[in-house]
Amino acid sequence: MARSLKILLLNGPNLNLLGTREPEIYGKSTLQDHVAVATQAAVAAGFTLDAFQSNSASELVNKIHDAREQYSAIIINPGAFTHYAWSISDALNAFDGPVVEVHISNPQSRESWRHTSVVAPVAIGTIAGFGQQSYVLGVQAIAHYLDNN
Ligand code: CA2
Repeated sequence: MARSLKILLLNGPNLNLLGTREPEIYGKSTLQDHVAVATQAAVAAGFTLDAFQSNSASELVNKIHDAREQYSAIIINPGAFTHYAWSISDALNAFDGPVVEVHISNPQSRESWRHTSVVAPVAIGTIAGFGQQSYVLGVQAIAHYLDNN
């Protein structure tokens, strides 16, 4: 399918450490591996995908601002910012296209402080708990949404 649509994949704090610790929760794949499978899924669906990771909320907010009119959709794993970073929530709310929240683990089955997401209210949906496949499902969810909206 030929599309000239671009997806922005954002990853938040500590996700650059994936593959080095806590493999029982986050698996053995690195962030680079996750970006690679997401890129493959995007290309298969006719999109291009750019990825950006930061440990800084302000850098993520600036990237979301810059995405306006540049990208059709945003997929974001906000890391721990998920649970309290209203600046990221507000920035995503100001983005025109669909936003999908993804998580490697399932925050709902973990500590109670992970049960709140300030990103979920501004996303079209959340995919959590499927490891690397969460990123692939996130891309497929965007493709399905853009085909039907
Ligand atoms: O499951 C997810 O994708 C999370 O967004 C991951 C975040 C966590 O705070 C969220 O509740 C759920 C944390 C990622 C930290 O990743 C690390 C990986 C290796 C070593 C240390 C941290």
